Amino acid sequence: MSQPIVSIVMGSDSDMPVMQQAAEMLKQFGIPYEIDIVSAHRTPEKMVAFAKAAHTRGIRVIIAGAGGAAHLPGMIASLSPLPVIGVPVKSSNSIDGWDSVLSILQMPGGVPVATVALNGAKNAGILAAQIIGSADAGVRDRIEAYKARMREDVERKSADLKD
Ligand code: RP5
Repeated sequence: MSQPIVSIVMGSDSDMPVMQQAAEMLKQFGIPYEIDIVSAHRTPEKMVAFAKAAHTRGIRVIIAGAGGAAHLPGMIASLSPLPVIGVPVKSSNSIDGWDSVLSILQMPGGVPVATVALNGAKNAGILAAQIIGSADAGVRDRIEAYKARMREDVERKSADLKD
């Protein structure tokens, strides 16, 4: 894969079944990405080094997923000038998922995290592609084609129902 421009990080390998959906979307849009485990609580020094350096390595968007006391996206956002998309994961240590959602969503003013739905890594991948696509016509074309396919799928299902 060529030089990654999107970085996907997650707090644990147990987040992978959810987070790989972001990777699948980036692959579909032809966007080179990297993926790693970076834990705010278990590897805090690695998290700080990652967040401070990502933009210097050519990364343009960070997707960060975590569950429970999900501090990873917000802490990365506090240290990085890049847009951070947060994915709340309903993990083994989540009570009901709301803990993950609120930990990522309720950021203080000045430190935004673009939070997607619970387990919404697919949308995180699409949103990252749209951010890249705002300055890359090739990616933007692929997003338009993706939206057209979705519309056609629904129109076909609607027509099938009427038959
Ligand atoms: C979080 O704790 C991780 O992001 C994961 O969602 C959760 C549970 O981690 P494991 O105990 O499964 O490694 O920090």
